[in-house]
Amino acid sequence: MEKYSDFRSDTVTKPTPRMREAMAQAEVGDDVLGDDPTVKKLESLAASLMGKEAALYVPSGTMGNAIAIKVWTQELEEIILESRSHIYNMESTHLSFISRVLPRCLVSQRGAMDPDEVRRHIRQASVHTPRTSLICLENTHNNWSGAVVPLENFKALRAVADEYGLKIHLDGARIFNASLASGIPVKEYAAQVDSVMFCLSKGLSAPVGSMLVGPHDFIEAARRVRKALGGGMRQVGVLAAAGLVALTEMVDRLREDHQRARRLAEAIAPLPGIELDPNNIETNIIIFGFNHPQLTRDEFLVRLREKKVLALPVGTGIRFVTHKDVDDEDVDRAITAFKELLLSS
Ligand code: TLP
Repeated sequence: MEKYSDFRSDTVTKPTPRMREAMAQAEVGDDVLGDDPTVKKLESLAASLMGKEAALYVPSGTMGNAIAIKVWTQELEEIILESRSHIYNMESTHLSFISRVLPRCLVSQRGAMDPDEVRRHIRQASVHTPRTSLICLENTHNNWSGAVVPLENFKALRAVADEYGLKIHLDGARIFNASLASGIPVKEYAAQVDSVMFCLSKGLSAPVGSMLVGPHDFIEAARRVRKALGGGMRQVGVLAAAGLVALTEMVDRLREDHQRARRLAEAIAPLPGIELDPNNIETNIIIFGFNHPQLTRDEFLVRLREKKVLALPVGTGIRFVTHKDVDDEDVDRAITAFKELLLSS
């Protein structure tokens, strides 16, 4: 059977042969009892890469963000986040369902919230109002087409947070993509925030898992919340072993994904119906508007599928994501399919 060129997400990446070998050979123990040496190794590597005191291995990025917000906040509080953020839009209500805090969403410039606008929305507790306790950032910013949020913006928001005694959590699901695209080490972004969640299971290709990093006491509290959410896993070194390969061998390869995304964006941008500025494609995510005289967005996605090219609808647009398991031939196939469908309709 001919394979599909699957651009739906970098979450579709399969583990590498080196990961499968490492998984087979992993030394394991009961991680809930603190006995798994492979998990410990992964957690100490994650903490040191980000320049933080400690780390916790969690089953998913969503759980990592949910735990961080639960630990940093209390009921009767409000958190500030960006209006297109993954936490607000794509994580199935854990803000209200688990943390019971109020979200205050602010618009941004490609993911970078205006520090003055943030300052204006910070609230002190009163009989009428919640206290603002946390700011959440995202880098790269998924729904802003993988935009890299500038370090300068992090620094400005840190200054505001310090002025009012707020914490900052970073959804760094794709922080290594941000670092490679900007040339700024991940530690420098991490230094501006109190906690970071980053994913092993996206472009880095591990089958499962994300890391939460921060101060010792935060991670100790996070470990308790993880257990309460049912995320304590036993001989999970078999999965952590793949995470170690992800962090030690798979980071630099993300550059290829950025190059392919840019090539794809440049080739499709001039075609009829495509609303896209290829100069906005900084990393591995291409989100574009679709407005064609003969084809609806959904018809176009179906026709692409018939040509063995998969993409996802997002909002009223379409998302293509490049990753380890799409190569130059897949990109060529997608470009050919776009031309056949859009120039002939
Ligand atoms: N994003 C997924 C989907 O949920 C949309 C994807 O295909 O891009 N933060 C960011 C910025 C993310 O993009 C994602 C996953 C998460 C957190 C959640 O990670 P998981 O899927 O491990 O819970």
